[in-house]
Amino acid sequence: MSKHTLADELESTAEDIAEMEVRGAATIADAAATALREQAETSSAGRPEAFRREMRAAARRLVETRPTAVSLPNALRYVLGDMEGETVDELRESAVDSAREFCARLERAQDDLGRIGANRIRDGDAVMFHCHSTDALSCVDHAVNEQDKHIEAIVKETRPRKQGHITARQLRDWDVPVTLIVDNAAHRYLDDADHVLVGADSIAADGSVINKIGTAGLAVSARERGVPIMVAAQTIKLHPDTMTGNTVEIEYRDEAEVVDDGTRSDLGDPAVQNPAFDVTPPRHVDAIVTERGQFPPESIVVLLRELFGETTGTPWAEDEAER
Ligand code: RUB
Repeated sequence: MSKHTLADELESTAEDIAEMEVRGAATIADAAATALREQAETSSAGRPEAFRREMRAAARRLVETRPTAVSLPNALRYVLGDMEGETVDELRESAVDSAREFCARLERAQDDLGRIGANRIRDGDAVMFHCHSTDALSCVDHAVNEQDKHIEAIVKETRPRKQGHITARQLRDWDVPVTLIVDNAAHRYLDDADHVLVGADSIAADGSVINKIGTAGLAVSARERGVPIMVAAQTIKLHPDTMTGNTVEIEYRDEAEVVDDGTRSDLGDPAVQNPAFDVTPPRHVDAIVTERGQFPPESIVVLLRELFGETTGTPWAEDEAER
């Protein structure tokens, strides 16, 4: 049991992220910052150091939920890194303000990158989507609803969790005609596509894009077919630890997402693997669209260094007394 009192809201957000009730890198970041705000608001810690420890424990609970989307630790860094004050009330106010500011910036960044990404889409284009990305859809939102362009969508189902259905539903709400395809049909339907548009969970210093499993294969096919692949990712998706040689951890999820127990046993109980994400090398990506403009993937390191510096900390790490 935790030595610290974690708010019920924080515990329930952590469970929702782990169970994918809350999913997608930007949404996870927003939920995590909000949960830290709720923790700060409801904390009954009497002394500043106890409050700080509680906030660190809360951040550790959140960071352990899913390993791949760097927007999660980046959100926690933003809120905890800026927390200052001599008294509990000052610390609380500072954490609440940072969390609110973080969420507001997240929303603005998505809107700004959407406006930039929309400029890449021409009237009449067909766009292929993989998974569900709110950053990618922001580009469509601006293209369709603000720039009045007509586009058509080819939406990959995205096994095993079928996030393509979420994308299809959103596009229908904007009256974008959707063709839903199984993942295996992507190569065939690239003949009909003018762009591939995806999001990102993390972007490494060398411009590699870590996104939903299947993105890398789609990018190879798109290259072969000459279809440009655009990645919509606000800068909170840049992974600062990759500057210092660390790699991005790929999450492996429950094997039951791939095959149910009965079928598995019927098949002779084969080994099953369920990686949730893969790595698309920079040479297969045409542009990374952020709220700071669009970049060739190889130059993203400049932005990473400007925004995060050379090293990053883990402000949620336990101190001596906590171990
Ligand atoms: C979601 C996924 C999305 C990115 C970007 O994976 O890979 O493409 O998170 O999404 P999961 P957004 O469903 O496993 O969380 O642009 O909304 O941040």
